[in-house]
Amino acid sequence: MPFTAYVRTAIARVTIAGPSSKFIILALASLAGVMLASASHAAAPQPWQLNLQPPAGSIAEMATDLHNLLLVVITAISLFVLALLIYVGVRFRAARNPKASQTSHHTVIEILWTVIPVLILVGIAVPSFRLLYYTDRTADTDMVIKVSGNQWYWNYTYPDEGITFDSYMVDEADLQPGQTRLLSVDYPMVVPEGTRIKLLITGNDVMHSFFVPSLAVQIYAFIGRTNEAWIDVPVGTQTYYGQCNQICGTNHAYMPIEIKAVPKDEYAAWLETAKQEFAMDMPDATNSALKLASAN
Ligand SMILES: [Cu+2]
Repeated sequence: MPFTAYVRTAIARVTIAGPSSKFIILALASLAGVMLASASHAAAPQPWQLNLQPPAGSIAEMATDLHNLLLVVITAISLFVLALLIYVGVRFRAARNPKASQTSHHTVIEILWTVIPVLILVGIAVPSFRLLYYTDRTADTDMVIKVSGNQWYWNYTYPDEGITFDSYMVDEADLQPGQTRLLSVDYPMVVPEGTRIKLLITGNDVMHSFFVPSLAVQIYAFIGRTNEAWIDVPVGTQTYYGQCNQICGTNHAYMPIEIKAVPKDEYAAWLETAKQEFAMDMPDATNSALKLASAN
C-alpha cells in the first residue's frame, strides 16, 4: 500500500475516535505533505531538503514505500520505549520506593519481549525481501549500459551501439546557465525515457560506487569484477543526478553522475552523433565478451 493510502486509512480510523484527534492527524498529514512537496520536481538534492528524493521508477517507488513503512514502525517503537522509560523513572523512583524490589524474573514479560520483536522483524522482512528479489530480477531489460568507475570520472559504454565515452564533472568556472555545481557533467549518460536498463558496473583503479538516489540504485564498482543492477527510467524528460558513494581518493567528491532521460526520437538523434563521436575502439574480443555479458 502506498504511503498516501496509509495516511488516508489512518485518518478514516481516527474519524471514529473523535473530531479533535482527526484535526491533529490532518495537521500532521498536511505538514508531512508540505515537507514532501518541498523536495519534489528535480531528481537532485535540494537545499534544506527533508526526506528522500522523489522516487523515479518502480524500484524507487517500492524503496520509498518501504522507507515510509519503516519510519512509522521505528517512530512507534521509539515513542513506546520513551513512554516506558518515563513511566519507570516516575513510578519506581527512589523517593517512592525506599526499599527496592528484588524481582529478577517475569516469565510472561520475557516471552512477550522476545516474541513481539520477532513478529515485528518478520513483518519488516516480508516487504524487504519482496523489494530485494524485485531488484535482483533483471531478465527483461530493454538495453544495456556498462558503467566504469575511474579516478575520478565515470565511463559509459553502450555495447550494443558500439559507443564508449568518459563523463567528467563541469568545473565551477565553466558552468553554463541551467547547470548545477558539483553535479553537472560534460557528457551525461543519455537514455530513452520509459526504459528498463541493465547496468554492468565495474571499476578500473580503486573501489567506487554508482549511486543515483532518485532511481534507488547504489552498486559498488569493483576492479576486475562486474556487478549487475537495473534501473527503471520512467516516462518523461528528466535529469537524474547522483555521485560516487565510496570514498575513492582526492577527487571523490568531484565525479558526479548525470543521467539524462529524453524522448525516444531525441535519443535516436543523440545516438547518431554519439556513434560518430564516441565510436568504440576496442579489440573484437573485448567487445564480444561485453555483448556476451549483456546477453546473460
Ligand atoms: Cu569514486
